[in-house]
Amino acid sequence: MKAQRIVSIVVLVGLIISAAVWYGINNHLLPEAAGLEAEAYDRLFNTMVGIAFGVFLLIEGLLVFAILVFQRRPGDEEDGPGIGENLRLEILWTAIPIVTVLWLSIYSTLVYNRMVGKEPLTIAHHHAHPHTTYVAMTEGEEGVTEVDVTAMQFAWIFTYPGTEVTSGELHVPLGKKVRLNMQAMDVIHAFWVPELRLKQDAIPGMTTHLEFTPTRLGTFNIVCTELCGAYHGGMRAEMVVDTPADYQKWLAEQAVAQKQGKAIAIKPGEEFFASIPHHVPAHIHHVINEELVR
Ligand SMILES: [Cu+2]
Repeated sequence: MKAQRIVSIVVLVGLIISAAVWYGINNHLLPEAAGLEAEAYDRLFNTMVGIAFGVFLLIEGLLVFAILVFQRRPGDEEDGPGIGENLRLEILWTAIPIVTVLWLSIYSTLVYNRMVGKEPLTIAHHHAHPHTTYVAMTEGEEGVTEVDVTAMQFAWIFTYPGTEVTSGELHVPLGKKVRLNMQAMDVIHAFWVPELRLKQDAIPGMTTHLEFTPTRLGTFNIVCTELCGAYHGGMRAEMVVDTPADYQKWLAEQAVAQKQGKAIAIKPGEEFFASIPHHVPAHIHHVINEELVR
């Protein structure tokens, strides 16, 4: 009888673990990836979803089991058995979550560090020796496309160092490493492209970084993912992944257009204005406009 019970518990636990692994691999909760770094993120995400699904099955299963098996029998007016503490069980159910959560937090930190590049967070105004940190980092690597990102209520502005190009649309070359240097003009915003899996805060008074390598051509949404004010929901822009040749062409066209004073950067601004309600105060439109033309 006892051996039979152990066998059924082992079988049940095996089934739960298999279901957890299966759901971890086949959950399809994330959009199709468009960046090299997404792979590490997806593995972390799927691991977490798998563990969560396993825990869900275990806890809900025990709950349903208890409801069905330990019902009051008709005519039974007795109290239930008095159950005291069980130290061994308590140690076990404290230790398992601690180990799991600690392991997941270390794993998450490793993935996060990989995404923000070598330097996670740099305080821009504290650069007493600018050559030691930030500059050294940018000069050391060949073929990294750098873009300065400015976040403000309620727009994203992208400038391309060394080209004088300013745009409301982020263009990046396929297969090349991109490094974003982000700043905020007013409040905290956050840069998010779901297909890249990346999220990074843009913080006033600080430069934050994000690195990625686009692996898929196309246009992707950039979403502000930090509640930043009344029109936070309209703070969107687009990221266009071009072939390296198209990217160079785009840069050249932008440079020419901006020299002639026809800032193409205005275009996404206009779309943005069309998308926000009429009652947005006019001065906000002006601020955004001036920033785009500047
Ligand atoms: Cu924002």
